Amino acid sequence: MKARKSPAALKKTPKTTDEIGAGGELHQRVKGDHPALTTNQGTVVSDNQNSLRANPRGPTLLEDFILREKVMHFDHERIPERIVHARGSGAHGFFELTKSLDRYTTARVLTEVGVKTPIFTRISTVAGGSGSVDTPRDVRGFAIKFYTKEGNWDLVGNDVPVFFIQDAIKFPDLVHAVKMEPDRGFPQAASAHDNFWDFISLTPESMHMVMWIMSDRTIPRSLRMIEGFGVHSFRLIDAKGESTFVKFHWRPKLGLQSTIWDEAVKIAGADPDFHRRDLFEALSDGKTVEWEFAVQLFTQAEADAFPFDHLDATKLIPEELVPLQVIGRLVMNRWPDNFFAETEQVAFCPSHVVPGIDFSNDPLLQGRLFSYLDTQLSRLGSPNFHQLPVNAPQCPFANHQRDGHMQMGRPKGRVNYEPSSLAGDSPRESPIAGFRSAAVHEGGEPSDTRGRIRAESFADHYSQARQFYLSQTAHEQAHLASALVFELSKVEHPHVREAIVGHLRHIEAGLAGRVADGLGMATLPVAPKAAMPVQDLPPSPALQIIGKMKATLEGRAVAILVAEGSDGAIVAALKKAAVAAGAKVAIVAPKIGGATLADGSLLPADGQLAGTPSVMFDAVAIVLSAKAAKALCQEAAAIDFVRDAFGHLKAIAVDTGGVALLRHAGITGDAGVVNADDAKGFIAAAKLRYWDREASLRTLA
Ligand code: HDE
Repeated sequence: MKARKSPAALKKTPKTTDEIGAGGELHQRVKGDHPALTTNQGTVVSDNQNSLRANPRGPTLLEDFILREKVMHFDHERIPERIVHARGSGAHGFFELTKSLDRYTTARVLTEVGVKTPIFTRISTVAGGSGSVDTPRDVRGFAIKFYTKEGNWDLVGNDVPVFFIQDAIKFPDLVHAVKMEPDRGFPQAASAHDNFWDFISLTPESMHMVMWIMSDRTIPRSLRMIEGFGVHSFRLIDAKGESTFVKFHWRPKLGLQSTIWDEAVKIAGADPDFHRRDLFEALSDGKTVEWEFAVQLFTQAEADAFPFDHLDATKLIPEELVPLQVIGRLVMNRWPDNFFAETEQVAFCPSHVVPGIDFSNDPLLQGRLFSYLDTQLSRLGSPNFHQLPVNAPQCPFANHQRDGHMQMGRPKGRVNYEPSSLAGDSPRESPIAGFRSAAVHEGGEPSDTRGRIRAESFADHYSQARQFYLSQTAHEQAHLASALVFELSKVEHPHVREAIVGHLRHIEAGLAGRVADGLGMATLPVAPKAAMPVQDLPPSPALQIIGKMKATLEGRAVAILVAEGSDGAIVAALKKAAVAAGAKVAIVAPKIGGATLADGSLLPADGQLAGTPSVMFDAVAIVLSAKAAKALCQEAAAIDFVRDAFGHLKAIAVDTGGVALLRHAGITGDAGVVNADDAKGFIAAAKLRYWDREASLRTLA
């Protein structure tokens, strides 16, 4: 074989990419004002294509410090992913207070109306690894870092208001049970397996959370359409040191919306990054994403009268009992510049609070106060993780902590201790302005003794689960029951399936019957002994999703399927109307190059039919010539396109060609199938989902 020329010789006479190695000549062709490529020590690199060799076909030399530095850095690019919530998407933005809570707290972030506090938010799935898909059935983490004038406040919540367990000591067991099984290394990002349901079947306190995770809340349409909850009770502290309990809520401006299970499964294949892409594209398009921030405030006396213990994270406080007060808004407006530096390295800790905000005695929260700081050490590798730009407070901060791995600061002066008298400018404590814990008496009753005890007031595991189920619409109840049938059908051990159905008997007899029937059980399993009688709490419509969906195309996506010979006027009218209504519109065609319309013009496509299924949209229009429709009747992707849109209860607009495709796919039509000539009618239809259609399409439990 002919030896290649030396790099120096090639630089002088670049001829073919083969001769110079991939990239060399191409680089030179790129226009722009490029800075010189250097090593991490600033030495300018002359050749980034070829390593240093003893002769053109000889061994690589150890002397090549440029190669060694580059590969060493690459070899260490990964840090441990989060043990839970590994897959997440982050964004910058601000929080603006609209109503002061100065009656309750001294925290300036909650008292200074109109002030915009910078924030970084990360929304995540829980169970999957960092490379897992965006749409498994899973809770979404909803973590916000407020860079306030008084220090960082991290509100690290979820998109459902309750949790699986009452005590932090159970968290490692819960997470081990839901993650992939240790002997086989699967399933990834899925709770539908024996270990999870085995643990749950033996943990009655999880039953309320089971209702939430089996509802469509855990298969959201978009990260922009989920609620957020601080979950635990916190305290606000006023200037006198008096405290009021508070629960935090986020409510999406776009309303709540979920997918249905079949849709979520297909989206996972069509676009594993569905949620991340949706958020990225919305922010890149200059849109903002907004939530209302609301609080529930209550006193100790009010808490004592609740029919549950608010310190128990498996319970929520119904809005009907303590109304939500909207006090501000959260706006996401900027995707991070760099995913790793910001979204991956951001370190949230529930223990990061500011003066005026304090913790409750919720034993789950208390455990979290320890855990998050601890995990940052193994993930980020240094107690100086707070110095990373995404984690650093945006207010002055100073103390006598020093040194450690990756110390970036250069604290000046002689004094690094306190008390001291040698320096007039060393940081000192501030008794008045500094953080003070709520002055609450923790003595308990004289008979109370120290011990590993679960309070009796935490013993009601079924009443709120029952309230949740009975608060849902009939469609949502059917989805919840079907989700249980799906998950439990993946469980190999019959006794685990039976144990879960036993718990359901305490929640609602009809639900237990539906699930038992769906699992093919001949008789209803025995219900376990309940620690206390189940209460009949009033239904709370605020727990629904369908009731909180907004009839809007804002934040939604519409596809128009075209092919050779489509009617351009119809397509243009539909597109114009959908864009005006706030939708993102994509033209989908059999070929990515687009389609020549009936008038001879070329309509470019945004997506190719086989790679852009209808699961990626909220409504679709099918505009086809008779000839193209005939051809597409032989095309599985086209038939799936309309069948899935119909099966996922979406509006479909059709012209005569579209009707032919629908007929071929066996779709007869209903109120959600409208004429493509009528753009206005399509927009009205596209804002809704056709829940009644479902009964004719699939067997729900
Ligand atoms: Fe977490 N959780 N958690 N968690 N959690 C973590 O912290 C933990 C819990 C939540 O986007 C970890 O930095 C314990 C409830 C979110 O970076 C870890 C307990 C709620 C995120 C940890 C809980 C959450 C985490 C993993 C039981 C809702 C992602 C990496 C006492 C209110 C934050 C990390 C982000 C992350 C521990 C329970 C929400 C291991 C011990 C309840 C949103 O520290």
